[in-house]
Amino acid sequence: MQNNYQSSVCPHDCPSACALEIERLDEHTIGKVRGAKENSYTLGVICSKVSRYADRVHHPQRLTQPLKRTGPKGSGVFEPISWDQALDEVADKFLQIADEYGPESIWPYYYAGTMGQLQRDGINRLRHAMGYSRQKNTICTGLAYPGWMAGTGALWGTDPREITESDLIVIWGCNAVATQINVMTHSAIARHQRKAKLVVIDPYRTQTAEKADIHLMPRPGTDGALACAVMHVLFHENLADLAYLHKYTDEPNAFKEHLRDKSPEWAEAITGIDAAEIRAFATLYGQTKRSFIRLGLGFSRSRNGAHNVHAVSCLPAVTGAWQYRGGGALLSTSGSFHLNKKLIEGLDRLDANTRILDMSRIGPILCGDPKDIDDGILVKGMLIQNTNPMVVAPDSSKVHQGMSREDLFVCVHEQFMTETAKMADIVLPATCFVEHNDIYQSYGQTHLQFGPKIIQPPGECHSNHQLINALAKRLGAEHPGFDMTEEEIIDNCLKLSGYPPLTELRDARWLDCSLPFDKAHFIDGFAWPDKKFRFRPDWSALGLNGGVIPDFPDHWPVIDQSSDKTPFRLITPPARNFLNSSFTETPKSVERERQPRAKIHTDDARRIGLVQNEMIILGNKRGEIRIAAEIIPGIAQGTIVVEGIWPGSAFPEGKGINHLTSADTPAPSGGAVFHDTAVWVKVDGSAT
Ligand SMILES: Nc1nc2c(c(=O)[nH]1)N[C@H]1C(S)=C(S)[C@@H](COP(=O)(O)OP(=O)(O)OC[C@H]3O[C@@H](n4cnc5c(=O)[nH]c(N)nc54)[C@H](O)[C@@H]3O)O[C@H]1N2
Ligand SMILES: Nc1nc2c(c(=O)[nH]1)N[C@H]1C(S)=C(S)[C@@H](COP(=O)(O)OP(=O)(O)OC[C@H]3O[C@@H](n4cnc5c(=O)[nH]c(N)nc54)[C@H](O)[C@@H]3O)O[C@H]1N2
Ligand code: SF4
Ligand SMILES: [Mo]
Repeated sequence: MQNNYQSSVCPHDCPSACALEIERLDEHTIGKVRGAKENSYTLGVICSKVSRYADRVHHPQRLTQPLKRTGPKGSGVFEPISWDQALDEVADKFLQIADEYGPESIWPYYYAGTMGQLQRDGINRLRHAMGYSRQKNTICTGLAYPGWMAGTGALWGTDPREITESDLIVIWGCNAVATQINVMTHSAIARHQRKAKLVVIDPYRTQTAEKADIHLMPRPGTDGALACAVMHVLFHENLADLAYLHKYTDEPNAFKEHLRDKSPEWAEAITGIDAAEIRAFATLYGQTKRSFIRLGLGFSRSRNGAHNVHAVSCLPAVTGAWQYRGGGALLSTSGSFHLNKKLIEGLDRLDANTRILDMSRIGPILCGDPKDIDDGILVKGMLIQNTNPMVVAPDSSKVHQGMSREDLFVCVHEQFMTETAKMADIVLPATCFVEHNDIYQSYGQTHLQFGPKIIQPPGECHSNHQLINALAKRLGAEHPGFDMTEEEIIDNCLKLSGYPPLTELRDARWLDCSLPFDKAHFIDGFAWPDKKFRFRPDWSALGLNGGVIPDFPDHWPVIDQSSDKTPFRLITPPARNFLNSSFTETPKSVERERQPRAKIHTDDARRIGLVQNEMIILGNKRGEIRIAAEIIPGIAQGTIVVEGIWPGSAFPEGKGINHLTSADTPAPSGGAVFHDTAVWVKVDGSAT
């Protein structure tokens, strides 16, 4: 690496956690951002939005000073104040609220705007030290993780670098070109070197699907049926590995019997995929020993999502693909790491009696829904870091209604004036990743990495760690972590975890935490006491609502089915040039995404008399939004796709996509059902 470049890590909530090299132009300025070639996962390839990161760090609209609201909530009318004054106001208010309504009436609310372990999770140290409400982090992985754990018992799988040794790569419910570019890099190597085949399973022709040899387009929420039909073929065409099944799985005979009537024809009626296509895919999968399935989080975001993820995770247990290099499956690598977060999160101060609020239910919770607040303690104060719930949380109308409550005091710590920050009483300016120190693990690869402070922050931006510590002092919170610098707490966390100290990690740039082959591939057995993969999981043990889930994989028809009133099914996957709601402020990303668009099948459009680019209204009982139609042939009929979590201001009525999504709590243990929404489509008549 040239000496004007410094090693870093992409902080965004993206499974790739790319190893970066950042050009430092001077004490305040970064230049080019590129991927680290020496990193065996990143291989020098990063997405274009992050290669333009200087546009985000040095954006003229970065927040640079603390602000106090002087206009009505949401008006965006603020006046600058000093940090001291801002911290005093927040602390006084929190002390007063806790005094009057109890500490659980304060809800520190966060997610993964940065994936840095310190700057993301340090807010929990303040929470636990003060006895504030706890948070259940369901919004992203709430459905997928229990779905994967149900069968395997552990949150790991095949090392993604083994993709280069695969002969068949199946990307299931994941738009890797947009959301994890390195899966495409490694797949391209396998295709070039070994003529590996690529299969993509997605309800529309994503840029990933365009690159595939085979693209199967199920209707949203029907992956359980597709997986069952594939396994029906595997069992009945002698493509199942019986020796493996008997050694490694719980009930292979009963499962085979259960699948007897789940034929490709049965699945065709449910998924909309031709039975012959299902049979051809099943045969290819069954005949390829080194077959690798990359499960995305995308197809888990339905009311039956956990059940469907489990169904897909059964495939390599039927063929025994786990036994081979380049074979098996992966949902997440999170279980490869063993960071001890006691210091960062103040886990020694956690009181298990404090209540837990489900972050996906922020709308109903702030509106005081008794289902969520059975103790009657209304949320009266919030500190929000690393997330933009006004835009990204489901059931926006409820979120907006709750956030507008005059009796709710909100402090938002942000890099930009997001719609959430606009609702705050106090807004505090936050650093970007190149302006603070952190360590990063990953949910899509196996390196533990350090990202140092490279430049000075603009104006008066403070890091999350600085804010948490300063607020703790004013609130009288006590914990050793509140007296440590970023580097001290990171170093201590590494040592507590049995990892090398920070100085070593800094020099090495990253530490490969991959598991040995036998463990990653479950050759030593699956992570249950009897070491067997579970076709029949103990769903009740995976969440309070687990008992309602059918035991064997199936089509579980609890989704928001289309009806005469709401004949279309909406999915809302990520946009390539945004990262959740981030980058919706950088002009290049917006230029590339142009405007919110609703993709709809050519025949559906013809049927309802819709022409290209015409404005349509999508709606259901939660609300309506106006959006331009994009008519395409490559999409499952009856499906509407709206990519990206655009701010409300990008829509004609100021209402964004999550006005349509539901905050229902799916089984077994919650999550957000972003891709499970029945809608009506009305043709509006006006062109864009
Ligand atoms: N319709 C629909 N909605 C969705 C989804 C979907 O697919 N469809 N996806 C869902 C998923 S999977 C997720 S994970 C959520 C994510 O949604 P969010 O949690 O909102 O995700 P981000 O946009 O990544 O980050 C939020 C904010 O964190 C801020 N931030 C970044 N770094 C820092 C920092 O160091 N300090 C502070 N204080 N702030 C920082 C950024 O400026 C940004 O505004 O959205 C969910 N919402
Ligand atoms: N560019 C970009 N990258 C991102 C993000 C982003 O917003 N933009 N978000 C980041 C975050 S927070 C996350 S969690 C990850 C998520 O990344 P992934 O794991 O890839 O999941 P998603 O991108 O949510 O969804 C991927 C695909 O699932 C498809 N899908 C939806 N419903 C179904 C279904 O029922 N069945 C099947 N088979 N497919 C379905 C969608 O059409 C979409 O193409 O990406 C991260 N990376
Ligand atoms: S957003 Fe994802 S692909 Fe892009 S640089 Fe970051 S980790 Fe890599
Ligand atoms: Mo996510």
